[in-house]
Amino acid sequence: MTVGVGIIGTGVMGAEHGRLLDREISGAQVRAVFDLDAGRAAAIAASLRSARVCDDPFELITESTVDAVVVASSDPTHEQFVLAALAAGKPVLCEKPLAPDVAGCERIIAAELAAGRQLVSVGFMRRFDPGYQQLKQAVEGDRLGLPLMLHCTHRNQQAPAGLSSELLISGSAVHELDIARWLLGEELSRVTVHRPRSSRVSQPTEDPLFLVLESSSGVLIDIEVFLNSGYGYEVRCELVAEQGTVFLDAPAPIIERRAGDVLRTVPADWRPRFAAAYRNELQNWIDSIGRGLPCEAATSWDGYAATVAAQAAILALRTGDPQPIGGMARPELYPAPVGSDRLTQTVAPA
Ligand code: ISE
Repeated sequence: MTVGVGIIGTGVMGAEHGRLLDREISGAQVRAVFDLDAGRAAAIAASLRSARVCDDPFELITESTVDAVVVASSDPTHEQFVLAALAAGKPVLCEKPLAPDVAGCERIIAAELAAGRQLVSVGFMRRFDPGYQQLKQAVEGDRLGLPLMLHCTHRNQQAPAGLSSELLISGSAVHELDIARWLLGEELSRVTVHRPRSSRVSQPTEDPLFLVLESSSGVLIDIEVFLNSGYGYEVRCELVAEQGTVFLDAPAPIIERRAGDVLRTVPADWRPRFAAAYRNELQNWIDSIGRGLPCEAATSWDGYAATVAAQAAILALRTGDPQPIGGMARPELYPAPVGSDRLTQTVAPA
Protein backbone atom coordinates (compact mmCIF):
# COMPACT_ATOMS: atom_id res chain seq x y z
CA MET A 1 0.00 0.00 0.00
CA THR A 2 1.23 3.52 -0.76
CA VAL A 3 0.63 5.71 2.26
CA GLY A 4 -0.81 9.11 1.33
CA VAL A 5 0.63 11.77 3.63
CA GLY A 6 -0.61 15.26 4.43
CA ILE A 7 1.85 17.77 5.91
CA ILE A 8 0.74 20.63 8.15
CA GLY A 9 3.40 23.33 8.32
CA THR A 10 5.96 23.73 5.55
CA GLY A 11 8.70 25.58 7.41
CA VAL A 12 12.16 24.08 7.85
CA MET A 13 11.04 20.69 9.19
CA GLY A 14 7.80 20.33 7.19
CA ALA A 15 9.73 21.02 3.98
CA GLU A 16 12.43 18.53 4.97
CA HIS A 17 9.87 15.82 5.76
CA GLY A 18 8.17 16.53 2.43
CA ARG A 19 11.45 16.22 0.52
CA LEU A 20 12.37 12.99 2.27
CA LEU A 21 8.93 11.42 1.81
CA ASP A 22 8.93 12.40 -1.85
CA ARG A 23 12.49 11.37 -2.70
CA GLU A 24 13.97 8.98 -0.18
CA ILE A 25 11.22 7.05 1.56
CA SER A 26 9.58 4.06 -0.11
CA GLY A 27 5.85 3.40 0.11
CA ALA A 28 4.80 7.02 0.65
CA GLN A 29 3.36 9.84 -1.41
CA VAL A 30 2.84 13.40 -0.17
CA ARG A 31 -0.68 14.27 -1.29
CA ALA A 32 -1.50 17.55 0.48
CA VAL A 33 0.29 20.34 2.29
CA PHE A 34 -0.94 23.24 4.36
CA ASP A 35 0.83 26.31 5.69
CA LEU A 36 -0.46 29.58 7.09
CA ASP A 37 1.80 31.16 4.49
CA ALA A 38 0.00 30.05 1.31
CA GLY A 39 2.92 31.09 -0.90
CA ARG A 40 5.31 28.91 1.07
CA ALA A 41 2.90 25.97 0.88
CA ALA A 42 2.56 26.45 -2.89
CA ALA A 43 6.35 26.49 -3.36
CA ILE A 44 6.78 23.27 -1.38
CA ALA A 45 3.85 21.57 -3.17
CA ALA A 46 5.42 22.51 -6.51
CA SER A 47 8.70 20.88 -5.46
CA LEU A 48 6.95 17.58 -4.67
CA ARG A 49 5.67 15.10 -7.23
CA SER A 50 2.06 14.68 -6.22
CA ALA A 51 1.10 17.24 -3.59
CA ARG A 52 -1.59 19.85 -3.78
CA VAL A 53 -2.09 22.81 -1.48
CA CYS A 54 -4.96 22.52 0.95
CA ASP A 55 -6.16 25.78 2.45
CA ASP A 56 -7.67 24.31 5.61
CA PRO A 57 -5.55 22.10 7.90
CA PHE A 58 -8.59 20.31 9.33
CA GLU A 59 -9.85 19.47 5.84
CA LEU A 60 -6.37 18.18 5.01
CA ILE A 61 -6.64 15.78 7.95
CA THR A 62 -10.04 14.38 6.91
CA GLU A 63 -9.28 14.36 3.18
CA SER A 64 -9.81 10.82 1.80
CA THR A 65 -6.47 10.67 -0.05
CA VAL A 66 -4.58 11.44 3.17
CA ASP A 67 -3.92 8.28 5.19
CA ALA A 68 -1.49 9.81 7.68
CA VAL A 69 -0.51 13.27 8.86
CA VAL A 70 2.80 15.00 9.66
CA VAL A 71 2.43 17.95 12.04
CA ALA A 72 5.32 20.39 11.67
CA SER A 73 3.54 23.65 12.43
CA SER A 74 4.44 25.99 15.31
CA ASP A 75 4.63 24.36 18.74
CA PRO A 76 1.42 25.81 20.25
CA THR A 77 -0.64 24.50 17.29
CA HIS A 78 0.46 20.85 17.59
CA GLU A 79 -2.25 19.78 20.02
CA GLN A 80 -5.26 20.81 17.92
CA PHE A 81 -3.94 19.00 14.84
CA VAL A 82 -2.95 15.85 16.72
CA LEU A 83 -6.42 15.75 18.33
CA ALA A 84 -8.06 16.18 14.91
CA ALA A 85 -5.96 13.32 13.48
CA LEU A 86 -6.99 11.14 16.42
CA ALA A 87 -10.64 12.04 15.85
CA ALA A 88 -10.22 11.01 12.20
CA GLY A 89 -8.53 7.74 13.29
CA LYS A 90 -5.35 8.57 11.31
CA PRO A 91 -1.72 8.00 12.33
CA VAL A 92 0.09 11.25 13.04
CA LEU A 93 3.78 12.05 13.34
CA CYS A 94 4.09 15.23 15.37
CA GLU A 95 7.30 17.21 15.56
CA LYS A 96 8.54 17.81 19.08
CA PRO A 97 7.25 19.00 21.46
CA LEU A 98 4.03 16.99 21.40
CA ALA A 99 2.51 20.04 23.09
CA PRO A 100 4.42 22.76 24.92
CA ASP A 101 2.29 22.40 28.07
CA VAL A 102 1.60 19.35 30.20
CA ALA A 103 -2.19 19.81 30.05
CA GLY A 104 -2.09 19.71 26.24
CA CYS A 105 -0.13 16.43 26.32
CA GLU A 106 -2.62 15.02 28.82
CA ARG A 107 -5.53 15.85 26.50
CA ILE A 108 -3.77 14.05 23.65
CA ILE A 109 -3.15 10.99 25.82
CA ALA A 110 -6.81 10.98 26.95
CA ALA A 111 -7.96 11.11 23.31
CA GLU A 112 -5.57 8.34 22.28
CA LEU A 113 -6.69 6.17 25.20
CA ALA A 114 -10.30 6.75 24.11
CA ALA A 115 -9.33 5.68 20.56
CA GLY A 116 -7.90 2.54 22.17
CA ARG A 117 -4.84 2.28 19.92
CA GLN A 118 -1.57 4.09 19.40
CA LEU A 119 -1.81 6.51 16.52
CA VAL A 120 0.55 9.26 17.69
CA SER A 121 4.31 9.32 17.11
CA VAL A 122 6.57 12.13 18.27
CA GLY A 123 9.51 13.32 16.21
CA PHE A 124 12.31 12.60 18.65
CA MET A 125 14.42 11.51 15.70
CA ARG A 126 17.62 10.94 17.65
CA ARG A 127 16.23 7.52 18.63
CA PHE A 128 16.81 6.58 14.96
CA ASP A 129 20.35 7.96 14.74
CA PRO A 130 22.82 5.11 14.14
CA GLY A 131 25.25 6.67 16.66
CA TYR A 132 22.70 6.91 19.48
CA GLN A 133 21.52 3.38 18.64
CA GLN A 134 25.07 2.06 19.06
CA LEU A 135 25.35 3.97 22.31
CA LYS A 136 22.18 2.29 23.55
CA GLN A 137 23.43 -1.15 22.54
CA ALA A 138 26.69 -0.50 24.39
CA VAL A 139 24.81 0.63 27.50
CA GLU A 140 22.55 -2.40 27.45
CA GLY A 141 25.38 -4.87 26.86
CA ASP A 142 27.32 -6.44 29.70
CA ARG A 143 30.72 -4.94 29.17
CA LEU A 144 30.33 -1.47 30.75
CA GLY A 145 28.56 -2.25 34.00
CA LEU A 146 25.94 0.09 35.46
CA PRO A 147 25.57 3.60 34.00
CA LEU A 148 26.59 6.31 36.46
CA MET A 149 26.62 9.64 34.59
CA LEU A 150 25.54 11.02 31.23
CA HIS A 151 27.26 14.17 29.90
CA CYS A 152 25.40 15.89 27.06
CA THR A 153 26.32 18.87 24.90
CA HIS A 154 23.84 20.51 22.51
CA ARG A 155 25.05 23.53 20.54
CA ASN A 156 23.41 25.44 17.71
CA GLN A 157 25.33 27.85 15.52
CA GLN A 158 22.93 30.74 15.91
CA ALA A 159 19.67 31.24 17.74
CA PRO A 160 16.76 33.02 16.08
CA ALA A 161 16.64 36.63 17.32
CA GLY A 162 14.50 37.19 20.40
CA LEU A 163 14.46 33.53 21.42
CA SER A 164 13.26 33.08 25.01
CA SER A 165 15.43 31.24 27.52
CA GLU A 166 12.51 28.84 28.04
CA LEU A 167 12.80 27.78 24.41
CA LEU A 168 16.36 26.64 25.01
CA ILE A 169 14.76 24.02 27.22
CA SER A 170 11.44 23.23 25.50
CA GLY A 171 12.80 23.42 21.94
CA SER A 172 16.37 22.15 22.26
CA ALA A 173 17.28 20.46 25.58
CA VAL A 174 13.99 18.54 25.25
CA HIS A 175 15.85 16.21 22.84
CA GLU A 176 18.30 15.29 25.60
CA LEU A 177 15.44 14.87 28.09
CA ASP A 178 13.96 12.30 25.73
CA ILE A 179 17.23 10.61 24.81
CA ALA A 180 18.28 10.27 28.46
CA ARG A 181 15.02 8.41 29.27
CA TRP A 182 15.43 6.27 26.16
CA LEU A 183 19.11 5.44 26.70
CA LEU A 184 18.74 4.66 30.38
CA GLY A 185 15.32 3.02 30.06
CA GLU A 186 13.92 4.88 33.04
CA GLU A 187 12.26 8.11 34.10
CA LEU A 188 13.83 11.38 35.24
CA SER A 189 13.14 12.44 38.81
CA ARG A 190 14.71 15.83 39.55
CA VAL A 191 16.18 18.83 37.74
CA THR A 192 18.29 21.89 38.58
CA VAL A 193 19.16 24.58 36.04
CA HIS A 194 22.36 26.62 36.32
CA ARG A 195 22.86 29.83 34.39
CA PRO A 196 26.47 30.55 33.52
CA ARG A 197 27.29 34.08 32.36
CA SER A 198 25.28 34.66 29.19
CA SER A 199 27.02 35.17 25.88
CA ARG A 200 26.93 38.84 24.84
CA VAL A 201 25.64 37.64 21.48
CA SER A 202 22.61 36.08 23.16
CA GLN A 203 21.68 38.68 25.77
CA PRO A 204 19.03 39.29 27.06
CA THR A 205 18.36 35.58 26.40
CA GLU A 206 20.05 33.46 29.04
CA ASP A 207 22.26 31.31 26.83
CA PRO A 208 24.01 28.94 27.53
CA LEU A 209 22.14 27.01 30.22
CA PHE A 210 23.39 24.01 32.16
CA LEU A 211 20.86 21.45 33.38
CA VAL A 212 21.58 18.78 35.97
CA LEU A 213 19.08 15.93 36.31
CA GLU A 214 18.78 12.70 38.20
CA SER A 215 17.20 9.53 36.90
CA SER A 216 15.03 7.45 39.16
CA SER A 217 17.84 4.94 39.79
CA GLY A 218 20.35 7.71 40.57
CA VAL A 219 22.20 8.32 37.29
CA LEU A 220 23.33 11.97 37.09
CA ILE A 221 22.72 13.69 33.73
CA ASP A 222 24.17 17.05 32.76
CA ILE A 223 23.14 18.98 29.65
CA GLU A 224 24.90 22.02 28.26
CA VAL A 225 22.58 23.79 25.85
CA PHE A 226 24.11 26.71 23.95
CA LEU A 227 22.20 28.12 21.00
CA ASN A 228 24.60 30.87 19.95
CA SER A 229 27.78 28.82 19.94
CA GLY A 230 28.81 30.73 16.83
CA TYR A 231 30.72 27.92 15.17
CA GLY A 232 28.16 25.31 14.11
CA TYR A 233 25.71 22.62 15.19
CA GLU A 234 27.16 20.01 17.47
CA VAL A 235 25.66 17.30 19.66
CA ARG A 236 27.82 15.17 21.93
CA CYS A 237 27.07 12.62 24.55
CA GLU A 238 29.22 10.51 26.85
CA LEU A 239 27.94 7.82 29.13
CA VAL A 240 30.15 7.00 32.09
CA ALA A 241 29.63 3.53 33.49
CA GLU A 242 31.34 1.33 36.08
CA GLN A 243 33.78 -0.31 33.66
CA GLY A 244 34.31 2.38 31.03
CA THR A 245 32.67 5.10 29.02
CA VAL A 246 31.03 5.35 25.62
CA PHE A 247 31.20 8.59 23.67
CA LEU A 248 28.98 9.70 20.78
CA ASP A 249 30.90 11.70 18.20
CA ALA A 250 29.75 13.35 14.99
CA PRO A 251 29.15 10.74 12.27
CA ALA A 252 31.63 10.15 9.40
CA PRO A 253 33.60 13.37 9.80
CA ILE A 254 35.82 14.57 6.99
CA ILE A 255 39.11 15.75 8.40
CA GLU A 256 41.20 18.05 6.24
CA ARG A 257 44.88 18.66 6.89
CA ARG A 258 46.10 21.84 5.24
CA ALA A 259 48.48 24.74 5.79
CA GLY A 260 49.44 23.67 9.30
CA ASP A 261 45.83 23.00 10.38
CA VAL A 262 43.69 19.95 10.94
CA LEU A 263 40.13 20.93 10.02
CA ARG A 264 36.98 18.99 10.69
CA THR A 265 33.71 20.25 9.25
CA VAL A 266 30.82 21.07 11.57
CA PRO A 267 27.33 21.30 10.04
CA ALA A 268 25.37 24.54 10.29
CA ASP A 269 22.21 22.91 11.62
CA TRP A 270 20.61 19.63 12.66
CA ARG A 271 19.45 18.43 9.25
CA PRO A 272 22.82 17.17 8.00
CA ARG A 273 23.82 15.89 11.43
CA PHE A 274 20.64 13.86 11.80
CA ALA A 275 19.97 13.11 8.11
CA ALA A 276 20.05 9.34 8.67
CA ALA A 277 17.88 9.67 11.77
CA TYR A 278 15.15 11.62 9.94
CA ARG A 279 15.20 9.13 7.07
CA ASN A 280 15.06 6.09 9.33
CA GLU A 281 12.32 7.65 11.45
CA LEU A 282 10.10 8.40 8.44
CA GLN A 283 10.73 5.01 6.81
CA ASN A 284 9.84 3.20 10.02
CA TRP A 285 6.70 5.32 10.45
CA ILE A 286 5.57 4.68 6.85
CA ASP A 287 6.36 0.95 7.15
CA SER A 288 4.36 0.73 10.35
CA ILE A 289 1.33 2.19 8.55
CA GLY A 290 1.70 0.61 5.12
CA ARG A 291 3.20 -2.75 6.04
CA GLY A 292 2.06 -3.22 9.62
CA LEU A 293 5.65 -3.32 10.98
CA PRO A 294 6.22 -2.24 14.60
CA CYS A 295 6.58 1.52 15.01
CA GLU A 296 9.74 2.35 16.96
CA ALA A 297 9.10 6.08 17.29
CA ALA A 298 8.52 7.93 20.54
CA THR A 299 4.91 7.66 21.68
CA SER A 300 2.64 10.32 23.09
CA TRP A 301 3.65 8.99 26.52
CA ASP A 302 7.26 9.84 25.66
CA GLY A 303 6.12 13.24 24.40
CA TYR A 304 4.25 13.79 27.67
CA ALA A 305 7.25 12.70 29.79
CA ALA A 306 9.58 15.05 27.90
CA THR A 307 7.20 17.98 28.35
CA VAL A 308 6.79 17.23 32.08
CA ALA A 309 10.60 17.26 32.46
CA ALA A 310 10.97 20.40 30.31
CA GLN A 311 8.34 22.25 32.33
CA ALA A 312 10.03 21.24 35.59
CA ALA A 313 13.32 22.53 34.16
CA ILE A 314 11.69 25.83 33.17
CA LEU A 315 10.41 26.19 36.73
CA ALA A 316 13.90 25.38 38.03
CA LEU A 317 15.32 28.07 35.73
CA ARG A 318 12.85 30.63 37.01
CA THR A 319 13.06 29.81 40.73
CA GLY A 320 16.73 28.84 40.90
CA ASP A 321 15.70 25.79 42.97
CA PRO A 322 15.80 22.08 42.14
CA GLN A 323 12.40 20.78 41.00
CA PRO A 324 10.92 17.29 41.18
CA ILE A 325 9.81 15.72 37.91
CA GLY A 326 6.48 14.08 38.63
CA GLY A 327 3.52 13.22 36.45
CA MET A 328 0.75 10.68 36.16
CA ALA A 329 1.19 6.91 36.15
CA ARG A 330 1.91 5.41 32.74
CA PRO A 331 -1.29 4.04 31.14
CA GLU A 332 -1.04 0.41 29.97
CA LEU A 333 -1.45 1.37 26.32
CA TYR A 334 2.14 2.64 26.35
CA PRO A 335 5.21 0.43 26.68
CA ALA A 336 7.59 1.08 29.58
CA PRO A 337 10.90 2.70 28.62
CA VAL A 338 13.08 -0.11 27.32
CA GLY A 339 16.06 -0.88 29.52
CA SER A 340 16.94 -3.82 31.61
CA ASP A 341 16.48 -4.38 35.33
CA ARG A 342 20.23 -4.51 35.59
CA LEU A 343 20.57 -0.99 34.15
CA THR A 344 18.11 0.61 36.48
CA GLN A 345 19.34 -0.87 39.75
CA THR A 346 19.85 1.86 42.30
CA VAL A 347 23.55 2.48 42.76
CA ALA A 348 24.01 2.22 46.51
CA PRO A 349 26.83 4.16 48.15
CA ALA A 350 29.69 1.86 49.23
C1 ISE B 1 15.61 22.65 16.62
O1 ISE B 1 14.31 23.13 16.72
C2 ISE B 1 15.57 21.16 16.61
O2 ISE B 1 14.59 20.50 16.73
C3 ISE B 1 16.90 20.51 16.59
O3 ISE B 1 16.79 19.13 16.53
C4 ISE B 1 17.59 20.94 17.83
O4 ISE B 1 18.84 20.29 17.95
C5 ISE B 1 17.78 22.44 17.84
O5 ISE B 1 18.46 22.84 19.00
C6 ISE B 1 16.42 23.11 17.80
O6 ISE B 1 16.61 24.50 17.72
